[in-house]
Amino acid sequence: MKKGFIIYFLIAILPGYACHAQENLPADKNATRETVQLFRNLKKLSQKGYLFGHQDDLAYGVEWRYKENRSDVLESAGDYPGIYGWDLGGIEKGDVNLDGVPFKKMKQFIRQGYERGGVITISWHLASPFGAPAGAWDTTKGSVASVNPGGSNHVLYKEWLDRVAGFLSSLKGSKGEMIPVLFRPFHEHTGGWFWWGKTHCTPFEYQTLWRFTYYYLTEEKKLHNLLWVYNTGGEFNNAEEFLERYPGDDKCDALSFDTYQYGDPAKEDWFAVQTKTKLNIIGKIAEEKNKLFALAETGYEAIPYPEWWTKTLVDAIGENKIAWVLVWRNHGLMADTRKMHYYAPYHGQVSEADFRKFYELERTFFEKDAKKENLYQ
Ligand code: BMA
Repeated sequence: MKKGFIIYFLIAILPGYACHAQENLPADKNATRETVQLFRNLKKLSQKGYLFGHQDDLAYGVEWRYKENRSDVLESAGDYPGIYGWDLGGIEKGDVNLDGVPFKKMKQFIRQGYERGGVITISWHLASPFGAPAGAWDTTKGSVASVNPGGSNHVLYKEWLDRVAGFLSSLKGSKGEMIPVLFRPFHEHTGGWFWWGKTHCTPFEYQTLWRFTYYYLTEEKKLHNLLWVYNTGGEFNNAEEFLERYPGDDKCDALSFDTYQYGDPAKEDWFAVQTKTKLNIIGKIAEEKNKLFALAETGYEAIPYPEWWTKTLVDAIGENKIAWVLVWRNHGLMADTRKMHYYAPYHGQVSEADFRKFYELERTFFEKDAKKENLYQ
């Protein structure tokens, strides 16, 4: 208990103000060479354009699962994504993630994307610490306090982090180097749908959760291949609101938010207008703090508007110098709702032609363009 309290004091109450970002370095002063270079190169890249990303891209798509080298993005745009999103939800207890992707396969896919010159980002829809069946979507108040140092689930949480660390430390390139990861834990925290959301914990509790996680993975577990991505939902209207739960410049490398298209973009432009406005807010903060910034999750479910890519998404990003934009997963038909759930086109999908136009734009970087940038050197 005493040791727990001292750690708690050091990591949570005394914020560090080391400003590595000012020297163009990531928050972790022991970050590996490839990780430092990725941070710097993404900043350079963002002056010219942004990586296009897709969640679970190599694992499955609309009407296929686990087929060597397949990718809906490849089959529609003619190239793999420049950034690959994966999710560790489920690693707390098992070998398969919450959407059915075995971690063994995920590791191989991560390596394939990295070896081809792509970038990896990882989120974590982790279980409820109280074991509630809703998992990440359980909203029991006090969950965050319970996993923080001194809390009733703190030991359990450390066991989960050990499993996360086991996975992240096993990601290695062909020369044995650690594969850098843009790690985006406790995402969309300005909403109320996850147990770490705004309505279920105080800003201080959230910051403590982040700072402890950072401390445990970088210091105790010695993971130096992570760039830390702070991520909100769209529930902010100014810098102050965006930064309300920010854990500090010494614990973050990138600023981002998630937002999805609803309704009919041919008739209403709220998505493009609001996304651009919010990216403007984040972009200014990122510039001041010398951090990366991104549209970490977006998309239009089943993309019924054929010109969504060049008409809506391009407009939504505007002149903002984001480093990446990522669309969510191509599950296909959902068994429960009987609805199609996918965010990137597949071959034959109505927005395919427009997606190719999007691919051809100077500012969009898919995998071939990413490779030319030599992002790890
Ligand atoms: C949501 C949906 C869910 C999925 C979750 C985590 O947006 O795609 O089906 O389980 O993300 O990936």
